[in-house]
Amino acid sequence: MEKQTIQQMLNGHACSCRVLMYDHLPSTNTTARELASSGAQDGTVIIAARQSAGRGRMQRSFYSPGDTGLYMSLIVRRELTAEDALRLTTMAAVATAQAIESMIGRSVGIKWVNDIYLDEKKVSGILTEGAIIPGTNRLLYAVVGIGVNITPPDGGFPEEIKHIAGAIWEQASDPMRLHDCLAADIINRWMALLGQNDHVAILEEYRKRSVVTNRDVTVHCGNGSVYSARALMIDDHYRLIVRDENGNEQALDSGEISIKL
Ligand code: BT5
Repeated sequence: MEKQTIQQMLNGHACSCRVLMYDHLPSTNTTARELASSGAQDGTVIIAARQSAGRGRMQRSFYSPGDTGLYMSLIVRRELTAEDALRLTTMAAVATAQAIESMIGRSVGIKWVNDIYLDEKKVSGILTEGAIIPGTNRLLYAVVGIGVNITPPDGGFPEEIKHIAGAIWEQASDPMRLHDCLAADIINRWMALLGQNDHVAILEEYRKRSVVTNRDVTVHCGNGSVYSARALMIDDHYRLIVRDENGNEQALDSGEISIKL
């Protein structure tokens, strides 16, 4: 993994990005938050070859072995409100999906809100975190963390996730070259989307890849309760609209859903 290579492959809005590379970090999101708290600029990108404590949402972990995946966090420091976090996750999902598709020449699906699927397996997850300016609804900064499984790890994925996790390539002779190209392409697309801020185009790209629309799902609420529903659509605020078994419609802006088979 080459800092130089990634930096040289950046173009357009991404030319202002600064890429920081590490062999090993507990979590690129944690390091990005620390750097952002001490003033790191918009467009700072943290990449690690492996993470020992990669994080998902709700205290879950993201398995991040060495040299087979991309683990990257982007610092955003712009005029944003707390509600914009969902939009950032959506944009990151679109940028990542487009970059994967361009690399492998196949379509991927997005499972609302932050997972990318290929052949029914999760190949990428996104974790957006932020800090609020005290007494306001404005974000001091946001950190968007993106993990992509490029190839399966040696010996395969661990038992507890092998039914869920997949990789974008079954095998590759030079996974680190793919790593650098994928990182640069995601950063380029992400910065372009952020710069254009074209909601209509982002939503169109997101909706056409949605694997949950018109599916029966289980909604897992933040308080631990679950209910069955039909996923209807992604609305203009990036929320998932579901209809529960009593016919009531809800607009979900966080939480987790699983698709019923
Ligand atoms: C996510 O959470 O999928 C967000 C993952 C974000 C990871 C990136 S890597 C760079 C940055 N630094 C970090 O520390 N994090 C970000 P969630 O939707 O909560 O999914 C977590 C669940 O995905 C776990 O409970 C497992 O079931 C599954 N999982 C764990 N590791 C996986 C992997 N490598 N590939 C596919 N699925 C995995």
